Amino acid sequence: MSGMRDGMLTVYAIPVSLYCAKLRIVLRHKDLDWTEIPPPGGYGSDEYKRMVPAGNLPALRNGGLLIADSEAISEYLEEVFPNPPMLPVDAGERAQIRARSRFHDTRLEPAVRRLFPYITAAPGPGELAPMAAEISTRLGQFANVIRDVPAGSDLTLGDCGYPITFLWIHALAPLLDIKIAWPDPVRDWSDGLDRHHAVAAERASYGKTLNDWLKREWVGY
Ligand SMILES: N[C@@H](CCC(=O)N[C@@H](CS)C(=O)NCC(=O)O)C(=O)O
Repeated sequence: MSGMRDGMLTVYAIPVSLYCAKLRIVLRHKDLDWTEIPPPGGYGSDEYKRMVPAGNLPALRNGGLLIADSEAISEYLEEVFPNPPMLPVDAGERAQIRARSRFHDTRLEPAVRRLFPYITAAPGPGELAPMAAEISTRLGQFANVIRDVPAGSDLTLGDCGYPITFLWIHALAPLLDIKIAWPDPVRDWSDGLDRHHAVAAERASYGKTLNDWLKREWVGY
């Protein structure tokens, strides 16, 4: 399939971006070479918005093609570099995997992202408890999403957002002093992901980036 490749894959990313890490798991699993560079003009710049109108990261350039959104990029990579496959053959099963990915992008991760402002500013009394409860609710729902998925299954496009968002939850819970309920099936499924080199490698390198970033940004209160 390399004939479908126009040029070097370039990823616009910043190190701490969660969706860039999600994309790197796909790139690593497909054993692709890529170059990672910061968005031209910087994160949120007009220069970058001339390329990607909303200014979101990651974006991928392949020759003359530019695609933004981790989901669209991952599906493109799956089509152009189909081995190893990260979507099943059956259309119904593919739809289930896509739904699993959307659950991450539209349900779990936005609930975690709501905590980000409190890394640099103290919350009001009791302000974080409903946010922590929402994350626990989403993790409980996710246990049902994966109820028929054996831990240690083949890695799919539907899985790649979770390991990094889980790292964020584990890092923020003690810092913000919030309690998160982790269903055992979610823990087991998450541990099973580490049998994939792409996940273990990204978790190791991103975990270090995240901890260094939190050391710099965390205001302490
Ligand atoms: N659904 C998008 C979300 C990407 C996203 O939110 N990226 C963050 C960085 S982790 C960002 O660019 N935020 C700024 C913005 O969206 O304007 C994707 O999957 O790529």
